[in-house]
Amino acid sequence: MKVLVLGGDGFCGWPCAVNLADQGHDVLIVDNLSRRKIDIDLEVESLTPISSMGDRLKAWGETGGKPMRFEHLDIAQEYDRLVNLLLSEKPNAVVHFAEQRAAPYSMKSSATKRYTVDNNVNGTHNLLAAIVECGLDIHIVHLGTMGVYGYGSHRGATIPEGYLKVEVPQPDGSRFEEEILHPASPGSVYHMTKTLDQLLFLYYNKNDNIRITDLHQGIVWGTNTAATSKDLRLTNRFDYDGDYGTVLNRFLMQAAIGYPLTVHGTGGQTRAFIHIQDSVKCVQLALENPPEQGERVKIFNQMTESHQVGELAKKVAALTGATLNYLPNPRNEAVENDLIVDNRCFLELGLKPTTLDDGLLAEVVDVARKWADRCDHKRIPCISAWTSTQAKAINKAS
Ligand code: NAD
Ligand code: USQ
Repeated sequence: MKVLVLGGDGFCGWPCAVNLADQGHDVLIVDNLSRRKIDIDLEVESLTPISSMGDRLKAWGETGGKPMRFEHLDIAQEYDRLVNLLLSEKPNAVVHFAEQRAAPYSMKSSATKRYTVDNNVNGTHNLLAAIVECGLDIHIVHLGTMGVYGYGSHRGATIPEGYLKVEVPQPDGSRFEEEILHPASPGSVYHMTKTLDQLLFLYYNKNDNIRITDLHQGIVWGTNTAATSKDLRLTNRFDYDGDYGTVLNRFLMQAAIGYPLTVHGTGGQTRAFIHIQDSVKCVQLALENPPEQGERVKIFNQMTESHQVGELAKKVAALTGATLNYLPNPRNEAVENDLIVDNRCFLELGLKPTTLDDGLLAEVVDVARKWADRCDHKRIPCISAWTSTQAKAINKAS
């Protein structure tokens, strides 16, 4: 299959592209390298040293992998080039990772809020409009987020895979049943862009019959996959800073360098998780099982387990001897929430979940220890506050 991987230089996109090439697909990576530029602006680097795209592709070829190509293109800004690329490549599928994905970064300032909305919503819309303009039948596999459902109380209800069955009361007292998109309840500007993506997909699927799979992914942890471990130049990025580092990888890195684990609030927040190896496998399964022509947007919950943040910190502490530091929460989020998730679609397609076992956690700690001297401790605190109320609380504590 010919596949364009938009955002294929990023944390989830790079191992996904490598895996698809490893499976024999013809892969073209499209990326504007904006993530590398944001690192420069934030004065931080991936904990693991990452090679340039040129060196990554050369290394992949040298390991005997099926060659991949790269196009430097901004999907949110360079619409005509995107159309020409689709027309010349005529891919069977496009995997769309190319968005600004950090909630804290999206909440830093009006400039980062506006950038996140412009980049993410325009990028997704450009892709949809370009596919219609080209008149090609291209399956889009998009990386969305579990955060579209919101992290308030679901009152013990199981979160379905995208669609909620509702009963609509009629004036005569009768009721009819229908399935609607699960109500959106974003917790940051970044998460809000993913809820807007969902509406764009709903519309273009209905109006233009575009085949779309939207993957509502949980927090990805780990760093390398079997394929990216084949050569040091294939190493994946490892974000640990207060903006881009995600909770479990941050805790594992903090444990590795003897930094008290940064638990926000009481640690009662429950979130969904998935290991990077399973994330790449899920994308592959989604590509291999496209929706039929005329089928509504397929939505999969791409997660394998849920955990409370504070419980995760305790688990990492038990494994490594780390201490816990309960901090004022910079985010405006529920102190505690329940999270029961239906993820049957991927299990039925054959996913064998990699769960949080001590061996894999220890492997990430080892990676972090190896590169500990690259860590800039000043970049660890989360200083991006959701509102002035949170800003006051974190300033008082620091
Ligand atoms: P990332 O920031 O590491 O990668 C995103 C890539 O897209 C970067 O290489 C960036 O340069 C590129 N990009 C951004 N805007 C672009 C544009 N306009 N044109 C071309 N390229 C552009 O992020 P990631 O962690 O790999 O996440 C990828 C996707 O998966 C995102 O959409 C994110 O929302 C989703 N996701 C990630 C996680 C996670 O834990 N990392 C969890 C759930 C969902
Ligand atoms: N948290 C801490 N300590 C930290 C960092 C975070 O307690 O040092 C807490 C946060 O307050 C939050 C939870 O951990 O309650 C998760 O934070 P996160 O940064 O790990 O994850 P999030 O902001 O939700 O975003 C990440 C990815 C995003 C993806 C999302 C999936 O950056 O791209 O969409 O996970 S999900 O969480 O399922 O919405």
